[in-house]
Amino acid sequence: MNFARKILIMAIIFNTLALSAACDINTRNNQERQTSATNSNSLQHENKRDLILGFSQIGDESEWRSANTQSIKTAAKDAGIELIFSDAYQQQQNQIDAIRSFINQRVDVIAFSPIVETGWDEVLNEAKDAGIPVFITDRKIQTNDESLYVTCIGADFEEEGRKAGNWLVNKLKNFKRTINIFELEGTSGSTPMLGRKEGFDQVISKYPGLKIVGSADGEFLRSKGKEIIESVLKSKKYKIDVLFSHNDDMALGAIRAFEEYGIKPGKDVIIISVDAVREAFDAMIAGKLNCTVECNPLLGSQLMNTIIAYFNGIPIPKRTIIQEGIFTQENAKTEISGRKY
Ligand code: GYE
Repeated sequence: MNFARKILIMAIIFNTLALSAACDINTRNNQERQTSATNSNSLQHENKRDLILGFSQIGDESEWRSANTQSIKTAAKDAGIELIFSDAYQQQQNQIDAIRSFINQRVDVIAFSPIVETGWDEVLNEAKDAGIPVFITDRKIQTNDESLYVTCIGADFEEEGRKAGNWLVNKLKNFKRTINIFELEGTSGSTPMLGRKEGFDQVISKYPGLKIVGSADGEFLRSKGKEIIESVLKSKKYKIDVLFSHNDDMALGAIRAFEEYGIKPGKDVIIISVDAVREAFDAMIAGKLNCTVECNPLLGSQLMNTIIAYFNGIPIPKRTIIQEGIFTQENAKTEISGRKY
């Protein structure tokens, strides 16, 4: 055998050995991957304690939101669900990024409170492709594909707006002159903003003497509520007889602005808001806020129970509506001690 032939044979033997060693390693890796996948599957499904929930919260814009966040964190802990909590600081893109990161982390379930209604289909399709169920809470989304989420748990915001409108009509009784209403709106394009506006309009549009003279987006923020009312008062464009604020925080900011301009809130101007947080009760007792429509932020345990029911194969309704009341200066004192947020 000549030298060149010897080299060729040695090269063939070496390659064959190397190839079979590589095959061995691959088989081992595949087996390991399969075993760990089986382990994690059994971890996920044997016991509800092992559920991992990724929750994307809107931010911390109001007292309502703080109570909602607390409720979700406490309820997850009580249910033995591991919570990965993400704060979006009022940015939809941050919520989309958080949902993507939950998908990459392979959580068992995703829940979120959508800041606005539109723009979710793409990321929710990604969750669907990854086989991760999505639960919507508080606000709603607009989509043509209902299979993108399991259920939506929250309030009927239109009904809240109607309650505010009906309370006003009742309060004014047979008013003779035109009543100027200013509307402090919540985050533009969000379900509570759209619903509360629509519901309120449905009622007051039946009365030609009730006129919405102005409105502005206060983003549910106390600081914005104050700023907006300050600038209306400064401009002296019109007198405000009634303020309808889409949440208590903006109403509380507006109360400060009216007081700074020597206008008595609750007397010179009728103020109606939504949420019924503790500070709104203080303001009603002080005679500065006339009425607040309840919107319950304590949605945590209902969300966790629904998630657990889903993983136990129980059919879940597509929509769950929370029942709520209305509070006024007349009953604020007796009701405040029973308030949980
Ligand atoms: O009314 C407001 C909060 O989505 C119902 O968001 C919630 C609203 C609530 O910032 O205070």
